[in-house]
Amino acid sequence: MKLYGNSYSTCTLRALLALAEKGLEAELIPVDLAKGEQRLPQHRAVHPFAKIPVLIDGDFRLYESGAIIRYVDGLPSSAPSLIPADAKTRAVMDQWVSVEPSYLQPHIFEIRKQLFLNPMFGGKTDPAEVEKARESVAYVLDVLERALEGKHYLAGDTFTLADLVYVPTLQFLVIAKQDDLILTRRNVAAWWERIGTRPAWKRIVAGAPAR
Ligand SMILES: N[C@@H](CCC(=O)N[C@@H](CS)C(=O)NCC(=O)O)C(=O)O
Repeated sequence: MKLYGNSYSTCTLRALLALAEKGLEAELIPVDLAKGEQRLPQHRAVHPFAKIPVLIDGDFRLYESGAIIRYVDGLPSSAPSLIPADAKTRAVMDQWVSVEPSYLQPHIFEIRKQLFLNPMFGGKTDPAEVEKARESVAYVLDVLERALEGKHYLAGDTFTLADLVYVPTLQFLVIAKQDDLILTRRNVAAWWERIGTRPAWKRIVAGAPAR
């Protein structure tokens, strides 16, 4: 398998983490977003919306990280499924998988833009924008805090795709030294300790191949 993407892209990291959790691997074909490589005709040929990631499995091509992680979960593997069999639990998983890019990721991307991308490309950090984004992240984490009361994972007792999709974005808060947002919430902090220390993720963070 091949995965077009980049290890600094949270969407790519979701796919890499799903592969790692299942004990599978794909060759990472780097697409440099800073250079605009995602908009080149050769990339549009694999992703018509000029984004990453894209998974290639033989003659099968798939984009959208949400679809990729579900596909990867269904591949033959000795690892347990990350998708619950029960319809209601699976629907709850889907709800949380959808919450992450809809309500959390845009604000985390704003923090990234303000603290990293603006200074990197000659711009300035706007502290008011950082504060606004932090407040929005705090709101989402408060929702998660309540949802995690009495639970180990978002969809119940086991780690599922619902939890997996939060790992790369929450890691970014750690990198950006904004993890007070995580650590000041008891349930979120305990959940992050559980999901952020899984061997598959630790291997990715350490730069080891996703296996
Ligand atoms: N819904 C898509 C979002 C894909 C996406 O926005 N990818 C980002 C990287 S995380 C990207 O390619 N950005 C480049 C751009 O917008 O030009 C998915 O989950 O795969």
